[in-house]
Amino acid sequence: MTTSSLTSTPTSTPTPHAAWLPDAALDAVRTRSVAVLGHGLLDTVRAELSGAPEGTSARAELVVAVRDAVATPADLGLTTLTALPDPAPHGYVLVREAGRTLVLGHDDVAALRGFYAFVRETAVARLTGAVPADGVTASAPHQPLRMLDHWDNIAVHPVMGQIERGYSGGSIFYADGEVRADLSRVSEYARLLAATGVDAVAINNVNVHAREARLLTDGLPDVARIADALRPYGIRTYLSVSFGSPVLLGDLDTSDPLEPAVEQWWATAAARVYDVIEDFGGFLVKADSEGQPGPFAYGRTHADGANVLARALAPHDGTLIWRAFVYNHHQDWRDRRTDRARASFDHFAPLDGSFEPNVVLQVKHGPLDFQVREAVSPVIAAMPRTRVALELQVTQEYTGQQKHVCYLAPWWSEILSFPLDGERSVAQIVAGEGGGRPGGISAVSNVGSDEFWTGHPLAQANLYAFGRLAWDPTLRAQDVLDEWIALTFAGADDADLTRLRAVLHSVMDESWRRYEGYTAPLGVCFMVSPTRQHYGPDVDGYEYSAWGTYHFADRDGVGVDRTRATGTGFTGQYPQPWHDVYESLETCPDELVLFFHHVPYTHVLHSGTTVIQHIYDSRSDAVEELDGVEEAWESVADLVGGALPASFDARVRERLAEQRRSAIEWRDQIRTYFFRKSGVPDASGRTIY
Ligand code: BDP
Repeated sequence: MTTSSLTSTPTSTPTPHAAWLPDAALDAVRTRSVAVLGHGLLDTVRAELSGAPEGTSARAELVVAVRDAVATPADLGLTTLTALPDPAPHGYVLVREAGRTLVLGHDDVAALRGFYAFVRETAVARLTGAVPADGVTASAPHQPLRMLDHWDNIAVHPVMGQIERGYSGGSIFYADGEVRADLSRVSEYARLLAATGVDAVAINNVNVHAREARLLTDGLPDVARIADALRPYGIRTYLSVSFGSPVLLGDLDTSDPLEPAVEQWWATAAARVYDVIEDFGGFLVKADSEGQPGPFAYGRTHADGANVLARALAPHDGTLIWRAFVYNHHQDWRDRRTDRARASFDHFAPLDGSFEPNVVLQVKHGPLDFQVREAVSPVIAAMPRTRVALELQVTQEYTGQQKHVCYLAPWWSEILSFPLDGERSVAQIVAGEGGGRPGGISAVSNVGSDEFWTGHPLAQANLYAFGRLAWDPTLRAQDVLDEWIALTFAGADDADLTRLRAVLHSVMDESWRRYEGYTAPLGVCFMVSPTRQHYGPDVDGYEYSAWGTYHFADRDGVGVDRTRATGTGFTGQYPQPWHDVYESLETCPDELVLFFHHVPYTHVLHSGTTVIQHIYDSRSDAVEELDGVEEAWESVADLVGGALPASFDARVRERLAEQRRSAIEWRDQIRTYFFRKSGVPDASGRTIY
């Protein structure tokens, strides 16, 4: 998909859907008497509560305050506490006592987040009936950085459209080759993000083209306007910059990071940014990857490259986010020993300890590229002296492009809780717990100017879930979905809400596994269409190309041998126990068997079925499940126009129909392909064409 109607810039921006902050969710809170104590972002809380009856701090039913603004429990009329609790840095506490709630933030940003937590808990209590008990609950972000990256271009790219891998209309930041004059949509977006816990946004594509590169220089007043729109919601602005900027912007004839003139160039550029945006977050860089300039051109390492930018940002407390997505995209497909999965580790692990303290290395969750199922990247555990951030993809490039329902929170939960170094989870490692350095979590956003923000209205839940899991990775995916439902449909009456809850869970809870089922199970990866920009099946689409993503299917078997014993040696990059677990076919989990091993079609999985039968069954079973999905959605048709807005329903139906069409295409092509390759009939007797 390139420049279809879904990626083109609409001429006018429709009124956006309220997503998870509809009036009804706020009104449930505004009926209480309120007192707001403090300055800064407490003004945002005041705006949210406008219309609510004012109370005194000692009597109001809801008090939102910065910790420093109140001294004793008595100031707040609390009788059960002898001292006020101290929220953790960036965190808040909620104190409930006799029908009153006090939201106490460590600072103004945290108080705002605590306020949205109260809105959420109020909505969830109504959905589940679980009313929070009196007492104190504390919350603080698990991750120091909770960031969304926008792959938005200012100038519409001839192949990628305005948003690279964007499936939700045009950019909310840019239109007609400029930063939008009206940034109200950006403010609304920031408000939605504030309610999830996201605290940083990079506003332009990591593939920095000429027009976007100039945001760093003559575009700064416009960047400052965007920062102004994000700031009231506690969100800091980052820019993607080109490593080649000193040359690209016409000032120098080299971007060699060890050249003093280049060091000076970056120092001046950073200082100019902070002159206009005091709380600017920093730079995000994709270097030496897929055609982007980088330090290799000068014979320098990625540490040399990152550090020169990091030193420019350091005096201003800025952060340099450097991506580890580096590989050779001109690989020789005939050489089975080259392995794109190895590349990031090979480049970066030896550099551990050589990055400046304000560098965060952003590592994709898998060693390949945001596939529906991959092993977790070993780079995440390989660099204890480096701040590492996990990178996820909320935009559904490889998971149905927001035409398919694919609730990604279950997948992210698996990744976040995976004990990569044998002890600590991925979430703990990137948070810097247990000896490492604090990094964070970032993701590519799925938002655009579409009236539902995300193309598929149900894809809003992915954006919501990303922010919530970045704040608290231990949340259960189903509970996060409950939160999203409770807030999004806060206007529904109790009976309708209960029905919607049941239907949305049946449509969404298993949607990622279902999508995996009809596309690329067993860790086989890719098999997507290059010509349709990764939408739909093309089993050999990348098989004989330079991009390094192969499945090696032949008449006898399928999968990539990444073992040390006989393959590319990639398993050797894992710490124990994973090295042994993945190296051996005996212990390699079924869902990753083709990621690590080349096996005969007759290989029997732990599940008891053969690989070829799994290839056949998974596709057919998943398509049959989609019948149930459509029926479930149909069962709430009587709510359309009431609890379910008609436009929301129409969009979901249109997408479900396309999902079904596409899933059948996947099923039929994959089943036929592997039948013709292997000659093994489908034991279930289902038709193969
Ligand atoms: C790939 C996308 C490409 C991005 C690249 C990246 O297909 O558009 O530029 O990732 O992460 O998945 O830089």
